[in-house]
Amino acid sequence: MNMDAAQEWHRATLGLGGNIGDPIAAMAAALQRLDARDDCRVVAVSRLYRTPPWGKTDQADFYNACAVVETRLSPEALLDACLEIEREMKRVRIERWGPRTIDMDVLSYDALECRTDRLEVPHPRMSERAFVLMPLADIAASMLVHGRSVAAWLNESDKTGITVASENGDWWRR
Ligand code: A4P
Ligand code: MG
Repeated sequence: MNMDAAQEWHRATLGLGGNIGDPIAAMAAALQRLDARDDCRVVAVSRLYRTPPWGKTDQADFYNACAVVETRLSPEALLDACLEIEREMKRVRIERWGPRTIDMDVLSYDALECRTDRLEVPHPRMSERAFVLMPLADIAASMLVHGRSVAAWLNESDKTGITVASENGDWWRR
């Protein structure tokens, strides 16, 4: 008998970031929680990057990282899983682009391009943000986003002030 399409494994990429409390611990806990689900497995994690705030600039530097996950969840269910983890991490939602303990965005899902009220994939601002593209290039440099590779988008982005903050992608494992 055929398996339900929803039960096949899909490959998604996630962007993580935070700038209050202990963002590295929060991002590590978030990835561990996702990996603990039987419908998600974290298969690659970038190095950590320390990044100047983008958008609203009068706030603390962020830490950012990206992950490749394999998942049986639909795109919207994966978003819900991320939002649930964000809530559990007690994210303070006060202002758009403002300080946060953790933010988890769905960057890509297979080669899907979609836009609904709740979810836009690829993430609408990822191709212009070095704080997403630099970590993503660690683990998915050749992935295409709107027809161009992550490496090509990165080449054109403004990387000012971004520094590598971990030796490798093992920082999230305890
Ligand atoms: N949503 C739609 N598409 C997506 C998607 N692909 N991934 C919807 C995640 N969410 C998606 O998100 C609002 C709604 O967007 C979600 O409920 C979902 O239905 P939010 O996280 O509550 O809002 P937000 O994060 O405050 O706003 P926004 O525009 O998503 O902000 P960003 O783009 O996440 O940026 N500077 C540095 N250096 N590093 C950072 O990580 N992050 C931000 C936040 C600003 N500046 C930063 C960083
Ligand atoms: Mg967001």
